[in-house]
Amino acid sequence: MTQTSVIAAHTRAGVRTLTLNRPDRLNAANDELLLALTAELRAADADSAVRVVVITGAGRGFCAGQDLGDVSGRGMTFTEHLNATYNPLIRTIRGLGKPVITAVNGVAAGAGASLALSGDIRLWAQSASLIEVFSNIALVPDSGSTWFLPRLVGYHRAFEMMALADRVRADDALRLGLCEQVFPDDTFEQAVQAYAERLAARPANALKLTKQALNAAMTGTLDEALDQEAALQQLAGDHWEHEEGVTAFKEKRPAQFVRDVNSLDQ
Ligand code: LHQ
Repeated sequence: MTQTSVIAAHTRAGVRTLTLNRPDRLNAANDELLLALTAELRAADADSAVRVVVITGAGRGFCAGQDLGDVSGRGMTFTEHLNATYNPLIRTIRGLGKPVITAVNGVAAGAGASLALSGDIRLWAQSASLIEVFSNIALVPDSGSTWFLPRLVGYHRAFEMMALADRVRADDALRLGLCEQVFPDDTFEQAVQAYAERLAARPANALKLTKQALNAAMTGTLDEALDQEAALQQLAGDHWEHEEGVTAFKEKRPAQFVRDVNSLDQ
């Protein structure tokens, strides 16, 4: 377990869990938290013992967005602040070569909602909720919300959520596609760990390339996606994981994609 004042972190069974740790502020983000989280994510990407990253929150909140009582970013313009803190964080999550699970344990508001949406897999506790709260303080959605949300719910519902700042609860979030699974509050942590371990047993190289292909396809044409798939399939097909998958199929046994927890790159 490592611990900065704002992020608690531990690795178990190939799963690196990063916990936003400002519970008395519902894990509202200050610059220290944003920079520390980004640094932890980059370190996890470089650590071959880590196969999956989980981002969650301590206490009853996931992340209440920008800490409105912390003016540390205010020596900068809003644009400079976003470019120095939130945007590198979201880009790091989307570019990470490993699956990122956002484990939304409680309220996710403002940039915290964007963070909740930015994971490759979004797991929610039953009492979690999401609020595109920006318009309450007369700001525009940032940290990727304008990109993520309309792709999930369509333009009109996204605009309604952003304009009215209504709270979306877990059952509606599941129905709308804002999360993949909802788990009971009292077993949330264990359920997230079990889900993450299941993901960690999948072929890491293939998932890395799949994430790359899907990310590119989200903004490209079908022609570009077909070209990209053909190129990435070569990388996947040349990797030992592919041979293991095919051999396991022929031998009628489960594939073993974790060779050595300390080395993903062999
Ligand atoms: C907070 C916060 C918070 C500080 C709860 N800050 N203390 C990017 C770049 C540059 C500038 C601006 O913005 C951005 C992006 C953004 O994220 S803008 C959006 C900023 N976030 C908000 O406006 C959310 C403000 N919070 C709320 O609306 C509510 O707290 C929510 C709906 C999240 C939760 O409501 P409740 O469950 O009723 O909790 P609460 O309001 O009682 O909050 C608990 C404590 O947490 C409380 O402190 P206290 O000392 O009274 O117990 C709050 O003041 C504190 N807190 N959010 N963002």
